[in-house]
Amino acid sequence: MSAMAKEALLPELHQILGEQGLQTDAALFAGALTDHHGKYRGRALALALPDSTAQVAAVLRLCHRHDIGVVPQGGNTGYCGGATPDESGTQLLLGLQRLRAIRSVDAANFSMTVEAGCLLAEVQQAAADADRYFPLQLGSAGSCQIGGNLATNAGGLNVLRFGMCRDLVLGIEVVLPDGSLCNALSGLRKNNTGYDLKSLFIGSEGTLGVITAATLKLWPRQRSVATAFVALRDLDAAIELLTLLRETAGETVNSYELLPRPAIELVTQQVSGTRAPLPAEEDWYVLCELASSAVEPLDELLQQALLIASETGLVRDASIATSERQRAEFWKLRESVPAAQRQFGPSIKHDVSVPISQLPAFVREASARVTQLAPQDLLVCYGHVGDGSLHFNISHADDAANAAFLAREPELKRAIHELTMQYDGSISAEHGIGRLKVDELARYKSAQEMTLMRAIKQQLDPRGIMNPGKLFPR
Ligand code: FAD
Ligand code: 2HG
Ligand code: ZN
Repeated sequence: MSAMAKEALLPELHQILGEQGLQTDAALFAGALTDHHGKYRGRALALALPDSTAQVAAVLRLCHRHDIGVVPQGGNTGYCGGATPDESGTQLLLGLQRLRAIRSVDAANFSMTVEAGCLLAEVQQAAADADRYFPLQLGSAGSCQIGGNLATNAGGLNVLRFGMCRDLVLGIEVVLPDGSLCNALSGLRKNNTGYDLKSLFIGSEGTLGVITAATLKLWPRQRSVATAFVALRDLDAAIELLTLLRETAGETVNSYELLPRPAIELVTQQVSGTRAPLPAEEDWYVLCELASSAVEPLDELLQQALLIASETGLVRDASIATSERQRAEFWKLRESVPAAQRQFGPSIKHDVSVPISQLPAFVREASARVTQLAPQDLLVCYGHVGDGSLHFNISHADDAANAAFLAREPELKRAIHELTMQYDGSISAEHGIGRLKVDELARYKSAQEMTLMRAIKQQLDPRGIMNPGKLFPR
């Protein structure tokens, strides 16, 4: 973009957004120009902060007319650089934080309509205030936005029971790249009137339009909960115990998170206020939680299941939380793994999934490859094993050799992703593609699927202004 075009554009943006809605001094929004991990640093024409859907539409109309790339940004907690503009300084960063209204809560319909910029924690709280439950839960709930959650089809800690974001949404409001509005907000659970357009925008990572609001499904408030921290015989026991729990506790199994001993040690060393609930004697642990909207003795149910599992040798030891404080401590340990890894040093992350039944074999084979390729480094393989989803991360703590470690990222990634595909898995279970995995997507997604995805992009965004360079190569 020429300096002249920029000179012409900024006053028009100013007219749409007013003083509060436009920042042009990059020093004032430096944090928004870098991704969560500091891997990508971009520049931007300005930061637009619309406070209504109408303002988002006016901004996109203007950008469409002038062929200006637009990068939507929610809480900027994403893992793939999707919310960071490129280095050209010609793209407009569009922050959604001022679209923050809870538009309505319909308790009898078990639904609520919220604006994209609401923090996930605010959405959860608004549901709780109406005696309802919104089940999406991520470690970043206090800083990510619901719009960003939908744009990435976020997963998190309760997918096993409630599904990913696509399963939690009834309707959506999106501003399309040309500034027109697609209002598909709806509180209906049954509505077979053509293509499911909302699902197209969920998980589109800002490449098809800007999500401005959504109608979310709610559930009855959870009244009973039982949480256990369990030491396992081995990794196979994790899958066997999950099956046993699902067979005995049925739909009440909310979460089932795998933690290896190195992850627990890392957290307790790096993050203050954390402690291991059990002695570090086994290689593998799970944190599992049952919950119900009825008042029922879930502790007893969990205890009985764990007793059977210990009699058959699956479980070596277990601790069931006896208070809300202890439950919070268990969860803090789990949710602190990303922070602990960050503090420890750089890491090479793989966000993969495989069929649950194949998970132990995959982990064994993938771990052997890491031992062979990076024997000095620390494997921290943990995550949402109840969904077959693993954060297969390799951490490094030798400052002097950080650059050499990171230089090996392509080689390690290739080894793990090739193996993942041999197991009919996915190279992005929950974090998406963004900028980080553009090449990996093109490599592993079938040619037909890529062609269809490109056709959809071309139809909705023929000028390619929405989040250029994300999902697809330029
Ligand atoms: P951003 O990072 O701001 O944006 C992400 C992408 O969405 C970008 O491509 C952006 O352009 C696009 N986007 C944002 N808002 C909009 C909008 N309104 N319209 C259109 N496009 C938009 N993720 C999981 O899936 N599961 C986890 O368990 C999990 N745990 C996490 C724990 C921690 C501690 C951290 C830091 C992150 C975690 N994440 C997890 C990753 C991250 O929090 C999620 O991807 C989250 O959904 C991103 O939301 P955000 O508002 O920060 O989006
Ligand atoms: C989690 O499950 C997040 O805690 C972060 O998805 C995963 O840091 C990671 O690799
Ligand atoms: Zn995760």
